[in-house]
Amino acid sequence: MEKLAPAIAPPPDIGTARTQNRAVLDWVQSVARLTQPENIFWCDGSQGENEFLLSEAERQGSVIKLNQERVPRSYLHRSNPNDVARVEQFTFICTPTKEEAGPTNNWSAPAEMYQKLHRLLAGAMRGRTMFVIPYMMGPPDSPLAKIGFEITDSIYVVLSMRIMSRMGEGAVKRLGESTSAEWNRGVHSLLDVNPERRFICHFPQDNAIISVGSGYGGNVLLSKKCLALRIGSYLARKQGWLAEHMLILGVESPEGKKHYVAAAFPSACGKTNFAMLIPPRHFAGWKVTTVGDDIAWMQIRDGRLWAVNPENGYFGVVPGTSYKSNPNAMRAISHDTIYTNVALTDDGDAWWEGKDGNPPPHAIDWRGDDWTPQSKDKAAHPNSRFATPQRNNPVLDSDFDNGAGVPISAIIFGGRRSDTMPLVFQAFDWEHGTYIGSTMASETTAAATGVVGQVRRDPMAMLPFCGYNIGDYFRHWLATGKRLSNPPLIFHVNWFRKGADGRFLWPGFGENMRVLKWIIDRAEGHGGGAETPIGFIPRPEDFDLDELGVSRDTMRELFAIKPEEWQRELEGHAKFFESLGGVVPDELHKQREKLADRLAQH
Ligand code: GTP
Ligand code: SPV
Ligand code: MN
Repeated sequence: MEKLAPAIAPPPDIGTARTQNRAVLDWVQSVARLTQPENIFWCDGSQGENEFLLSEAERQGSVIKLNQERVPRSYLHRSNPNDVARVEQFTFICTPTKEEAGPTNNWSAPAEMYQKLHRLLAGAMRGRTMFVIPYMMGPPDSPLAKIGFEITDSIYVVLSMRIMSRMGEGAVKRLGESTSAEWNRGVHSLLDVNPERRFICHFPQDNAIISVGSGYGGNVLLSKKCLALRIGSYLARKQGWLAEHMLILGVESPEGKKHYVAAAFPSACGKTNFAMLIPPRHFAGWKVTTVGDDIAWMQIRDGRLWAVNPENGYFGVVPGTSYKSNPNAMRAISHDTIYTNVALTDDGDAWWEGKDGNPPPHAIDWRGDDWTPQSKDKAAHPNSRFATPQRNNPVLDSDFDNGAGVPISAIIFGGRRSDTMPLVFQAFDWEHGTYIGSTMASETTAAATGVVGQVRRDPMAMLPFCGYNIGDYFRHWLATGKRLSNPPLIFHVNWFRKGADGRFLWPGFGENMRVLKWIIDRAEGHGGGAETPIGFIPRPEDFDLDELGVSRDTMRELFAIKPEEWQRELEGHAKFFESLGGVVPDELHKQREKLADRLAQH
């Protein structure tokens, strides 16, 4: 578990990479005055610094070095058992008015929240080292690239940020010495890792984030959900671009024709797996490559949407990852990886439920207790994660670092739905697609604390990540469509429909290539489809089933549009819009009425 570690004493040449930017220096001094650290460590992101910090973290017990023959340069971290996932109930958007945060966010007035947080932070770093992490989000030559500084008292955060962001010197250089430059101020302190003093707070108007009381990834790697999505979405609307919870993948045909696709699935619903998909044997010559696995920043150019991945690494779900389900991820995490909350085998390897081979006869579980296959608890936490550099990915797209971004041919929404939602359908147009995104739903997962398996509406997979009023977010989507002369087609997929026996109907993973292929065919304008009340679906002759081993009956079930399920779905949409209290744009209400009419006539 995250030890409330004492200050570290770096050798003279490490921890001294100060910026000359006055605004940053002043801010760091003011945070130091408040939190009273023993010393300040300025990170430069270098190899030497990383090695020093890894050895310190190991000495302090905040990471365990894994078997270096099995997983070279890789480590295990155990977070506090009370601190294993994002905490949506303690996540706040602090804007001058409650309306700006909107009906889907927890809100607090900035002054009040600053006061509360400053009380918690007063003296919080006494006896500890305060790390200052400069980082950049986005490829360096992207016009969307953003600079952030994260102050933290967790060495695990420093080690992880070096993987997840472009950390160090480059960010400092890019910011330069201008005191008026735009940069994000992030402050994180573990405090005493007490859930009662755990708050993840965003101040969009100040471009500031304060996170206290947690040591878990999504709450403390401020580059990710906090900056790239919550603050990012706020800036995106102001500046006319999109910050989305989407993977970005490239798909290339045997003839060398390439398309890029972005897909929004809620947390733990398959983004990383889809982004690293290996086409089945039947698709010889097709290649899928990863631009990003979690976040897309997209801007309009020449009437199209162009996407970059702001991140530099993957913070992915470990359980279920295997050479069978995701060989590319397995290769990526086989070295230079930080594992969080997986089990430790007796020979020093990482283990988790769903890994290839037999379970080990004995292991230490994610809490640090003895575990055997007879134990009733899981060895790895269901939300255990890997942090691995994107350069470890064997199918990293050649344009991952291209600041111009990649042109998006299709946008895919999707969720975890055991019923109602067919394997794939296509929206009639952008506005209908926006409606599909705005009403999408998914069963909750272990990625956030709370009940798992409950269907909830999660518009565009952004419910926990939209940093402003969701009604304005929908309006921003509608307005963006109007600015696109060559908009991506919009689809909805569901890998998780279940049969009467409670089992998944669709094999998923690599076989999702078949769905992707239909999507690409549609984008190229030669794929067939049948019009239904909910959108276009592939006809049997449009959808490649060779070498699949899924029966025609099962395929019919996967594509069934059942009137009673869709009546319930429609009511769900209406109830959701109602719950938003009048912020939903008229266009989307009209879309719902049109869907109701089409279903009634069907
Ligand atoms: P976050 O990192 O939380 O945003 O998650 P994610 O959306 O990247 O999800 P990820 O790809 O890590 O998958 C989450 C879980 O869904 C894992 O347990 C996967 O094994 C499982 N999963 C992913 N793709 C499929 C699929 O096509 N079919 C089925 N049945 N399960 C899948
Ligand atoms: C998610 O929950 O969507 C994640 C993991 O990608 S976290 O970094 O915790 O947000
Ligand atoms: Mn995610």
